[in-house]
Amino acid sequence: MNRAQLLDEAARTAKAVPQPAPGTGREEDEVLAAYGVQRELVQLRLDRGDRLAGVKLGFTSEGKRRQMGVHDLILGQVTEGMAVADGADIDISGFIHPRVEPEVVYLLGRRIATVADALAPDAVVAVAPGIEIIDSRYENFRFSLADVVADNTSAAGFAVGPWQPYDPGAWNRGVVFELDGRAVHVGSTAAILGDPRRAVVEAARLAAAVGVELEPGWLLLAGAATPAEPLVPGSHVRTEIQGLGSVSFTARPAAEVAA
Ligand code: OOG
Ligand code: MG
Repeated sequence: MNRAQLLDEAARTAKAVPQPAPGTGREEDEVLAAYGVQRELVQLRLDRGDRLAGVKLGFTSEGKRRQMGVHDLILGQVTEGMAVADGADIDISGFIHPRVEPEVVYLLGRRIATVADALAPDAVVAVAPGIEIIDSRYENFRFSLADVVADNTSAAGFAVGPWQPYDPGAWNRGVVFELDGRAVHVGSTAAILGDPRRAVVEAARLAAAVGVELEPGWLLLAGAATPAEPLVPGSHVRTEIQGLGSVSFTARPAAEVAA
């Protein structure tokens, strides 16, 4: 099995694989090769009938970079099969060691192939609060930058709240991330690349590495503004973004999943 097939099987069987031995090449070459693995990995999902829903950025905030010990931005791809409905009650027994984090989600209004497209007034047409489920396919959630790029940036699920018209002036909004009704992290959308609008420019730049052009109607998950938290059976997870509303879901208790 090649690397993409191994990672795909890890996700399908909910069994982590060992982190690969460190590469010997230059990191930038390894990361570029890893985007090729990601492309193959996502293609395996598409071959089973799933469809691309958009892209996500990772490590756009200092909080996340520090938590995971990495230093650079990464891009992953999200599919319709990963979507979790707002307010849903979900079975998490198919994940390995899922974590959740608050996201800002943008709705793209045009095809974006270049940085100029990313800066066009209709690049982003709406914005919503989101929650991402990440589930590294590597043991102990440990990886290098190239490893996590190959693993489609740990992408496993996402929930999107109500859409609001995009207001480029309102980039500094409070983010409250709650578990079981308690605020566990409080942050600001300004923690995402300083200004989350830069996310669109960075996404356009990195998407070229996996050979995709961003499409109108696609989502862009701009990256968590705070560190991630473990998602356990019974957890109720909620993100509220000031002025944008909230999104939530519940992980079904283990007893109900077994029943
Ligand atoms: C990689 C995914 C990072 C974010 O929002 O920063 C990410 C990981 O932490 O496993 O999605
Ligand atoms: Mg994320």
